[in-house]
Amino acid sequence: KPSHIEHIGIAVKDLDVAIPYYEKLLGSKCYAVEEVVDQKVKTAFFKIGQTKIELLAATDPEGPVGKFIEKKGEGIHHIAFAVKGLQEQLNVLAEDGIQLIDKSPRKGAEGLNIAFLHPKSTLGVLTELCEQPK
Ligand code: CMX
Repeated sequence: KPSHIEHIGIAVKDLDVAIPYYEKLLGSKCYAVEEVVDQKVKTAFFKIGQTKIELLAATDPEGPVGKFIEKKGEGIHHIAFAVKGLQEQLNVLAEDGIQLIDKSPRKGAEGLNIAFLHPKSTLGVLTELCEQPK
C-alpha cells in the first residue's frame, strides 16, 4: 500500500507567476526546475514535510498539461502516492479492473519510476504511483 503522498501536481499557465506565489505561501524556495521532455511539461518543486508540490507548466499545448489547462484551466492536475513494488501494484490494480495509462513504470521527474491510472476509473482523479529506483 502507499506509504505517503509523494506529491500533488498543479497545472499552471506561467511558472514565473506560480513559483513566487508558492515561495510566499510555503515560505520555502523552489528547489528544482526540470523539463520532462516526453511529458511536454516543465516542472517546479517545493517540499512541504514529506510531500512535494509539483507545479506543471505545458511546453506544448497538445501535451497532457496543455490540453488540461485548455479544457479546465489552472488547478490540481493529479495526486501521486509513493509505493514499494510498483509493477506488482499495477498488476493488482489491473486485475481489479482499474484502467492503467502506463502498464509498466517509466521515468518521471526527479528520476522516479512512475505510472499513471486513468481518471475514468479512479473516480475522476488522475492518480500517479511512484517508486524510488533501487
Ligand atoms: N484529472 C482528471 N480528469 C482528467 C484529467 C486530469 N488531470 N485530464 C483529463 N481528464 C479527463 C478529461 O476531462 C476527459 O473527461 P471527459 O471525457 O469527461 O471530458 C477525459 O479525462 C479525457 O481527457 P482528454 O482531454 O480527452 O485527454 P486525453 O484522453 O488525451 O488524456 C489522460 C487524458 C489523463 C489520459 C492524459 O492526460 C494522460 O495520459 N496523463 C498522464 C500523463 C500526465 O498527466 N503527464 C503530465 C505530468 C507529468 C509529470 O508529473 O511529470
